[in-house]
Amino acid sequence: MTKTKTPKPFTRRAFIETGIRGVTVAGLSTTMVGQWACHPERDKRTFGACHHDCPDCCSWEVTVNNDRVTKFQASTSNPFTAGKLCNKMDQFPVEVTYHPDRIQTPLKRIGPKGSAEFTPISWDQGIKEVAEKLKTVVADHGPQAVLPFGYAGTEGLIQNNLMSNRFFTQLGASRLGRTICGDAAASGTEAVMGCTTGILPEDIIHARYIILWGTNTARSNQHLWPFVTSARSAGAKLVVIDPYLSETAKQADWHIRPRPGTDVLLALAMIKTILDEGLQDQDYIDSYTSGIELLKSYVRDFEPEKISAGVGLPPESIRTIAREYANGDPAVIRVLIGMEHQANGASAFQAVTMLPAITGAWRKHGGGLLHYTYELFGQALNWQRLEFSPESKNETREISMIQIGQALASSELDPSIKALFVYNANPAVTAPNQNLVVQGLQREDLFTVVLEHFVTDTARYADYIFPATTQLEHWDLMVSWGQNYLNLNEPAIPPVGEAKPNSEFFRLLASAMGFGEAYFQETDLDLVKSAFDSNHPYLQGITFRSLRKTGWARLNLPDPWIPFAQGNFPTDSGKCQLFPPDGVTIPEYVPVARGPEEIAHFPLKLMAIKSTAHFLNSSHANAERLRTEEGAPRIDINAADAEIRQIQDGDNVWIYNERGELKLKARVTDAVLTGIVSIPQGFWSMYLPDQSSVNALTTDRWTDRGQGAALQETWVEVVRMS
Ligand SMILES: Nc1nc2c(c(=O)[nH]1)N[C@H]1C(S)=C(S)[C@@H](COP(=O)(O)OP(=O)(O)OC[C@H]3O[C@@H](n4cnc5c(=O)[nH]c(N)nc54)[C@H](O)[C@@H]3O)O[C@H]1N2
Ligand SMILES: Nc1nc2c(c(=O)[nH]1)N[C@H]1C(S)=C(S)[C@@H](COP(=O)(O)OP(=O)(O)OC[C@H]3O[C@@H](n4cnc5c(=O)[nH]c(N)nc54)[C@H](O)[C@@H]3O)O[C@H]1N2
Ligand code: SF4
Ligand SMILES: [Mo]
Repeated sequence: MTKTKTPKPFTRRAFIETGIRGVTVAGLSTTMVGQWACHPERDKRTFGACHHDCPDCCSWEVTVNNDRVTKFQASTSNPFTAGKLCNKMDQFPVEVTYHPDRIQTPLKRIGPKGSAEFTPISWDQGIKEVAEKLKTVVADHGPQAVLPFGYAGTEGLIQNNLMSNRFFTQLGASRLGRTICGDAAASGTEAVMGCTTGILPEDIIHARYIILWGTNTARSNQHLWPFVTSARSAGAKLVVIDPYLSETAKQADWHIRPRPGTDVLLALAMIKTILDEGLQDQDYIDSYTSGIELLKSYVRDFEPEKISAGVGLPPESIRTIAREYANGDPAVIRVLIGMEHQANGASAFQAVTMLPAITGAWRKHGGGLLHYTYELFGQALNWQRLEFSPESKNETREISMIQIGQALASSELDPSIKALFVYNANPAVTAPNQNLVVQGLQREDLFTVVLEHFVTDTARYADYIFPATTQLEHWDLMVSWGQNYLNLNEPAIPPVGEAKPNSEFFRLLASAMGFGEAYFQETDLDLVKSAFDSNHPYLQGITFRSLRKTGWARLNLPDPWIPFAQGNFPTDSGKCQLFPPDGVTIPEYVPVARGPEEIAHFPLKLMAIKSTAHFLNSSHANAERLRTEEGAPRIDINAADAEIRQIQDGDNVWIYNERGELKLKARVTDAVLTGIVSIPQGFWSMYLPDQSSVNALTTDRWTDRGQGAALQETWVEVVRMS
């Protein structure tokens, strides 16, 4: 069994302290505690789960009295959540739902764009005016001049993009290419396995050789960490492959530090070593894979000696990791997103995904690759019903969210974007090439509507802001990309102020636009229930009614889950593809060409990574407690690079490139290798002295495949400020 932490019981003292913190931090009323104490019989308990774009999708329980949350705690019964929410979410009611800065009514802009000067208006007025403007935009420029920009601020099936998708499809608006996270990774993995689902996260306890490859588990996937720890207690070795000394890397038995973006070379050299030294599982290869001969000849060029300089690792280390991995019994590789934000991101995932097939690691429980889990929910639920959207009346175009700055600023797009609807996203912080994004948002002729909880860096540019409900106030069904528990999210309290779910905003707007179709009438509850209309065995025994009683349920998966012990890969041939059937999409390392001037001007590679301990992307970066605990962002620079620039720890430095600039304090550290600097992602520009954050520097170029964001293909110079 697993050795997850036993949760502490919720004591009266802890409860009172929660109340006190509420009063001082965010104005949770004292009467809330009093009411709870006086009328315990009126307490109502509901179940829910975290909405964040986080692999853990934690289950929680909310106690409510007189429509106020009195207790908010992690599920103690769900073995993956194991009684613990992360530090970002454990005070969610006070730091988000009841926060005094929360937007409580629709707002209309009264100052210049970006001034964040708004006046409250009614929903009726807001919807009417937005509909009128939208009709004008469509009449003058066509529906493709309208662009939705929604991402994964909530991952709930209903509030993520369901009604909005119906609405914009009906309208014929431009489509958003939603590929900033995970698509390049998925395209690499799918090219080999035909899917992205490998082993189940909890089964990592059975592994005895664990490679966390480009993932910061201890921070970004905290609920997997106890399972890794259990495996280590049972003797597993933990290897972390990451150029950065992450929180996870600090705890590894072996931290391997390739140059950023060179993992494809490392993986191919490992494959070559394994094949040269006869460490492969030939029977597995012969039975369940295709393309081995082509792969063998392809990896001929990837001798460890040949790639050593590029990867920045001694050939012997490469051979050692290959040998140890091949002999792992069983060995598992955990990948998530980290490697994908590089120019050759998809190729890296493709090459790494071949390893468990070559060594036959798939044969044993806990061996293989651990990547996503969302496909399991896709199979289990009535996805088709949920994804239902009206037939598009017109063929429409796709605008990449990664290049939203270019799209907004472009004079060449025809029609140019005239109306932008932002929900579940904060692109002014999270999209690359930030100055271009902000320049676009500042356009006087761009009509911008934002659905939000707070006036974010993006929302401040809105013409209208509508108050969105939080996860405590709406229905949803939560699937996960990092584990295999389905959660029902039941509203615990009525909407705060005049907040409405995203779905309701789009229903109201559809009605104001004269869209009378029945699919705009379905309620959130109808939609949640309809997802259960499925006979799939994974859903056996799990119903809407059962989930109302338990909150969560483990998908009914075969036990033990050893998906590819006998092949059966969901590719066309049923085989694991060690060489792509098209002969073209091979895993390649193609460095981005840079001219001598560019190299001279911007010699340092920037890693703009989510290394903060207190934010979830840009969410919570406005919460005072978390912002204070996180402290100001710093740039990590290696001692050698600092020395030639006469930079000392704590100095103020100027970081710049062709896209933007930042002024931060330097941290001279071995967390980064020579030639690399790192700045954490997530901070809101409005809290930083220059009014811009790290994405002011990042590139908006795509990855090799999957149209992912090659964010880390960014080069800068750093100069000490006098
Ligand atoms: N606390 C916290 N948790 C989060 C998030 C958050 O913002 N904060 N965000 C959530 C989201 S949206 C996502 S997608 C996941 C992401 O979770 P992860 O996949 O863990 O991804 P990242 O944190 O982006 O990057 C992980 C590591 O990849 C490393 N890395 C960067 N480039 C390379 C490379 O070329 N090769 C190798 N080997 N490693 C490289 C980085 O240094 C970093 O330490 O986390 C989720 N969880
Ligand atoms: N430099 C750099 N940039 C990155 C990354 C990186 O590693 N480095 N990571 C990238 C990745 S992996 C990702 S996933 C993206 C994430 O980028 P975003 O999806 O923009 O993520 P957040 O910053 O969390 O913004 C989500 C917003 O949704 C809002 N929200 C939450 N729930 C609801 C709701 O129910 N309704 C409405 N209307 N709003 C809601 C929150 O208040 C928050 O402001 O960032 C990407 N950007
Ligand atoms: S952000 Fe992730 S770890 Fe934190 S509570 Fe939500 S799902 Fe759990
Ligand atoms: Mo992400």
